[in-house]
Amino acid sequence: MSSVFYVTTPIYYANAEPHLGHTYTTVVADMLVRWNRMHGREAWSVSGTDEHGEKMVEAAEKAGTSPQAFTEQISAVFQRTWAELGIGPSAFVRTTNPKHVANVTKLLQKVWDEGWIELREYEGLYCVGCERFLTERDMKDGLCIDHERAPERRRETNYFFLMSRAFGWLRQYIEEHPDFIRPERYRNEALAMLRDESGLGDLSISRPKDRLDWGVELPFDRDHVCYVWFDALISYLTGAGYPDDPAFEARWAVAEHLIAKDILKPHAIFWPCMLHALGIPPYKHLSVHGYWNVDDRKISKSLGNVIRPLAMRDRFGFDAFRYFLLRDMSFGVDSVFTEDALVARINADLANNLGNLVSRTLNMTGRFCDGRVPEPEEPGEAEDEVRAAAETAARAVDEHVEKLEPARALEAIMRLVDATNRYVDQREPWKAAKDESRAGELRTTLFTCCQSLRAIAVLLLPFVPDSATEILSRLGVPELADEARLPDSALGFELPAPGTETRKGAPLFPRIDSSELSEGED
Ligand code: ME8
Repeated sequence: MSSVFYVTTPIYYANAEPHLGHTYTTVVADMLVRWNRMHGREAWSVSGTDEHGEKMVEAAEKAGTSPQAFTEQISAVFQRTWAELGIGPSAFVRTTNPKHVANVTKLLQKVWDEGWIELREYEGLYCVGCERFLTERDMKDGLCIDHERAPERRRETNYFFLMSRAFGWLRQYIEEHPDFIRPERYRNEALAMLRDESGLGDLSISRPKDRLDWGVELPFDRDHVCYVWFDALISYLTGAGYPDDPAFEARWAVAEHLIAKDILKPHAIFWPCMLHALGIPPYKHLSVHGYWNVDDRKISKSLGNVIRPLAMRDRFGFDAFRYFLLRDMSFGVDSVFTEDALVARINADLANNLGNLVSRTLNMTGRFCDGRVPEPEEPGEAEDEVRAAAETAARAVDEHVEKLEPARALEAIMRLVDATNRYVDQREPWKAAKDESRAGELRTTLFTCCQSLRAIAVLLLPFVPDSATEILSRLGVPELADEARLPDSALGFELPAPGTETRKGAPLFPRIDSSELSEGED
C-alpha cells in the first residue's frame, strides 16, 4: 500500500454558510486523514470554495454586494468553521486564487490545442442551482429535482468539450476497475449514464461574457469565461500541488474524492474525461455518500432547512456530533437527521456505554489502587477474551475504514466497549475489593480494564479525536495521542504499564436529557 494518502472534499459553493451536509463530508475526510496518519502514511487533504459562476453572481446581487466581496466573506466563514472544529484541510483551494486560475487557463489551452474543444450553437434548459443544462432525468413536473425551481430555456453559442469521445475509454476503465466508483450502486449509475449517451453528449464549457463575466477567461477567446464545473474540478489538481510541487504525482496517484450523490455526474463522467483529454491519469477512487435529510428533504441552502455545525458543537460538543454523523449514516445511503436520534445515539453509545466504562475503570483504579495502574497476575480465560475482542475490533476497524464504512468501524469499537463492560460486570471488582483474598484478581481486572480502554481510545482517535485524547491522558499515556500506530497500539496489552498514574476527571459525555432540550427550545 502507498505511503501517501490524498483525500478531497467537494469545493463547496461560496454562496451560503456551511451546514450539516458539508460538515459530514469534511468530517469523513478528516477521519480518513487521521486514520491514514496512524498507519504511518503522509496524509494530505484538500477542501475549498467554488467561487465563480452565475450562482455566486445571483447570491452577491441578493446580498447587495460584488461577487468578489461576497465570495471572499463566505470563503472565510468556511475556513474559520473548519479550523474552529479542528477539521481544517491541509490545503484550502479558492477557485478565485491566482494559482488556481493559472492552472485552469493552462489546462484549457492544452485541451484546446489538442483538439478537444469545438464552438457550437446550443439550446437547452439551464438550472442556475446546478449550474448546468438539465436533461429529462434531472427534472420532475418541469422543475429541477434538486433545486425545485424551473430551469430557463437558453440558446447560446458555446465552446464544447468533446467529452463523448472519451466515453468508450471511460466505460472500459470503470468496468476494469471495480472500486473506481464506490459504493457499487453509484458505479452502476455511472455505467447507466454512459449507456444512455442521449442524456450526456458533449459538455458546454463556456459562457459568453455579455451574460456572465465572473469566471476564468478562455485563453483562446477572451469574450467567454469558463464553465464553473470545468474550473472547479481542476481544484483537485491545484490542491495537490499541480504543476510544480514535487509531491504532486505521489498524491495524485492515490487521489480519493469524497462527494454526495448530487454531484455524481460531474465527478464520475466529466472529470475522468477531462483528465483523459489532459493526459493525466484518473483519480484512484470516487466515494459517494447519500444525503442527510431534514424533514424528509435534502438539506440545502436554497431550501433553507439548515443545521449549522458550530451551533451543534456549542450544544452537544463537536466529538459527540461527529460521532453521530459517522455512526448514523451508512456511507452511500441517505440518512434522516433528527435531534432525537442524535440525543439517543449520544446517550446510548457515548454517555452510557463508553462513558460508563471510562468512569468505572478510572474511579475504581483511583479508589482501590491509589490511582495507579495495578500489577496484574497471570491472565485467565476472561482476560484472554477481552484481549481477543480488542484484536477483533482493531482488525474490523481497519477493514471497514478501508472499505469506507465508518459506521461499521464504530460499531466494531462499541462491541469492544460492550465486551469490556460485560467483563467488569462478571468480575465484580467492587466485591473483590472487599475481600483480601481476591486482591490479585482485583488488580488483574483493573489492569485489563485500563488496557482495553487504552485500545478503545486508540481506535477511536480518528473518529472522536478530542475525547480519545482525553481518555489516553487520563490513563497516563497522553503521548499515544500523537504516537499511536494502528493496529499495534490498539493491541499488545503493555500500556499503560503497571504503576502509571491515572486520573478520574469529570464525566466525558454527560447524559443529555431530551425533555430538557425540547423545553429549552420552546
Ligand atoms: O456541489 N447531505 O458545492 P455544494 C450530504 N461546488 N451531503 C451534503 C448535503 C446533504 N444534504 N448537502 C451538501 C458543489 N452536501 C460544487 C462542488 S467540486 C469540484 C464542486 C455536501 O456547496 C456533499 O459533499 O453544493 C455534496 O456533494 C456537497 O456538499 C455539495 O456542495
